[in-house]
Amino acid sequence: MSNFDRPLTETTSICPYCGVGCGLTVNKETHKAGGWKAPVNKRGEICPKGAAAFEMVTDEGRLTTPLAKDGDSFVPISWDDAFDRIESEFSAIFNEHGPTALSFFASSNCSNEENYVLGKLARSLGTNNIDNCARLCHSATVAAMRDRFGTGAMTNSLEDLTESDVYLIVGANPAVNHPIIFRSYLLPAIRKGTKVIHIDPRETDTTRPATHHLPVKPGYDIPLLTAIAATIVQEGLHDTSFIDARLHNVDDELAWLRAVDIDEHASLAGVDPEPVRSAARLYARADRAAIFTGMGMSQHHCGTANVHALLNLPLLTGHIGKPGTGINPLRGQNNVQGASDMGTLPDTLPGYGSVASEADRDRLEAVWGFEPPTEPGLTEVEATHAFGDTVHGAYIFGENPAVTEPNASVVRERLDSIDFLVVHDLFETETAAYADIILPGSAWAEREGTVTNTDRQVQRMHALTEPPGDAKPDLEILCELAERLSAHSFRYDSTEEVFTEITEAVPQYSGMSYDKLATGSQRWPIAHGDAAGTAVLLREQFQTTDGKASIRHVEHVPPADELGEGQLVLTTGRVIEHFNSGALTRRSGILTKMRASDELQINPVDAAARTIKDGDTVTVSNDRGSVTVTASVTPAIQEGTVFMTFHFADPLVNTLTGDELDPVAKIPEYKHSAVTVS
Ligand SMILES: Nc1nc2c(c(=O)[nH]1)N[C@H]1C(S)=C(S)[C@@H](COP(=O)(O)OP(=O)(O)OC[C@H]3O[C@@H](n4cnc5c(=O)[nH]c(N)nc54)[C@H](O)[C@@H]3O)O[C@H]1N2
Ligand SMILES: Nc1nc2c(c(=O)[nH]1)N[C@H]1C(S)=C(S)[C@@H](COP(=O)(O)OP(=O)(O)OC[C@H]3O[C@@H](n4cnc5c(=O)[nH]c(N)nc54)[C@H](O)[C@@H]3O)O[C@H]1N2
Ligand code: SF4
Ligand SMILES: [Mo]
Repeated sequence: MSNFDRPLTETTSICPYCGVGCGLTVNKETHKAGGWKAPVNKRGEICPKGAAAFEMVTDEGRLTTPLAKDGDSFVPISWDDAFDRIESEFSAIFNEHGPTALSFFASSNCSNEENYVLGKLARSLGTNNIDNCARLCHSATVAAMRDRFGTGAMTNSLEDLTESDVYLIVGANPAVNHPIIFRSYLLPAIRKGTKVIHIDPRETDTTRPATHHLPVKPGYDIPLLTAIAATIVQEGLHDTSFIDARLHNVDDELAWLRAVDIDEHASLAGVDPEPVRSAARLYARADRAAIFTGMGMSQHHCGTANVHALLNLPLLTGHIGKPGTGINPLRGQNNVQGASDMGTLPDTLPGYGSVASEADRDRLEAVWGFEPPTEPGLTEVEATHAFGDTVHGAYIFGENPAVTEPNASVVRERLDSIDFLVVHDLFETETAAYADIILPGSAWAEREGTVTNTDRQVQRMHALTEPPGDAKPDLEILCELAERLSAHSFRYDSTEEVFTEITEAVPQYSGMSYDKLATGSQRWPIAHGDAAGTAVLLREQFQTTDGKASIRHVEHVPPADELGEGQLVLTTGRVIEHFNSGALTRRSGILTKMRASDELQINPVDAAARTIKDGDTVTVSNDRGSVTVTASVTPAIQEGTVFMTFHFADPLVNTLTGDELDPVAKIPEYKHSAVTVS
């Protein structure tokens, strides 16, 4: 029973969890979260995590005062003392080692305004060492899409995607991870006849309505996608008029695809060739076909190459730039799109300018009054791995890398070895355990500001209550920090004032109005006179220098971990009840009642070979670490592969994952680790 005694208004806000961006409100009597007729969940529908969202606000474990490390424990300190300490330690590090000895982690769980201010602060200090966990997520997708199309966002709106004839869903599980998109947009279309092709090593709830399931071996998407592209070309299903009008010369690439041995490529990917051909025909012949892509594609040390192989399909078939037709990365947290739009990335400025471009830096200087630094900073995994080495001070805002970064034993050693660490969170998380100072921030229902969902809709959050105890709104904390640390002015009188500056600094947000967003949404980019924004991108041309795109010859990249004798491939992902590190959902009574612990999905054949029965306790191990977990024996997972989530600190699955990074996007390999199961 909650003894919640803060004032509570029944205004509306946005769900703090996934990138769908559903509207939530909280009942004043029961304190239960529910939906409202919001821009995304138009009938007020929500999923179990949305329903549990107010529990984190009232949780008794909330941080209510700043804390300082004192020996092996933490003691409460005043805000003044906390800021004094941060100011003196960060200044000392800055003076001794220069600005790049500091590193800032922004938060995809927090607002555009908060991310914008933190990014501006890092740059005003002279470092581009700022990143957000889009790095661990869709960085590979965005890198490939920006390279080929000039933009990395969903090319379509959820609304127009209900008009597709075919959904090709690759390495994503929207039934579980984007439940309201699946239930309220995709399923109604599927019931009316839209066909589904699902490429995933596992059978999931997303597979259920599929006519084609291609159970690819983890890490082998490139040969599979190439087999699909080759089928399209070899059967003459490519769209020559689209290719002539909108692509660079494709003669060499078509010759390569004509020579591809489809059977060989399908069998390398572990899939029968006939369903591959049939899926290729279904996708290519559709009038309107949309691709959805997720972590199964991006979270590999060849994530960018995976996505390049995928992008060949819409380009060969002309399935891009029309309603119901395009390529759509399903984004992770409620503001991962926005955090990246705000430029909390080490090589990217607000609005996707490059730190290396003088013109882009000048554009920001005109708004900021100072020029951002030119050297790209460290990405997240690079940064934690440099803790205690070249990075001496870090500020981690709304992330829990001790649980979520790969090769967790190394990450924890590094967290332990950094000179000075500030963690700004809602709870004493596994990462906060390593902090010198912990700052108590505000939860979703305690903030004003905007967030940007997966289909580029900017929406407003509203404070339903105030933060507990001495905890403060996140934006207030970040502004005070900036005023203390930076020589430049960070005085903002309101959240709206920050948003207004964002509309000047981020071209995609130009023309938006904080007032219009009150309970509505505006989708970027806003064209003049179209206040709702642009639903379908890339209609006439690509956002490249000459407006054209190219087919890319992509070769298979072998997984980083080689399989030893008797080893299985561990791939990781999510369940509907829990969210990322589980920092919030593991505390929820509603959600832990639904699922209290993790399990290892293992195929009956692999289980029998190891005399493992359903419900047995098993050990999963490799050179990096070892965890103990309950076995769930199920044919939903293919032979040779096992699956766990990363939502639990115990068992900590990321002690098993490797930190080999994709060379372009620097995303780690979460979806393929060699393990021994016994
Ligand atoms: N319930 C819930 N919802 C969430 C989250 C959550 O933690 N819980 N997190 C949010 C975040 S941050 C994100 S990024 C999104 C992620 O949403 P998704 O992209 O759907 O994420 P995952 O479940 O990690 O992976 C998707 C699928 O990839 C498959 N897969 C694994 N390896 C491979 C491979 O090599 N190739 C292919 N083709 N598929 C593979 C897995 O079996 C899995 O079903 O979800 C968001 N929504
Ligand atoms: N093995 C494996 N590992 C993975 C993945 C995988 O598929 N497999 N997926 C990766 C992906 S896609 C992602 S995005 C990352 C996620 O990695 P993280 O971002 O580290 O995970 P979260 O649990 O979302 O951490 C959010 C933190 O922010 C805090 N927080 C939430 N809301 C607020 C707020 O309003 N204010 C403040 N101040 N704090 C807040 C929470 O308490 C929590 O500690 O994990 C990655 N790790
Ligand atoms: S689908 Fe996502 S945004 Fe909607 S209620 Fe569930 S967790 Fe929240
Ligand atoms: Mo993510």
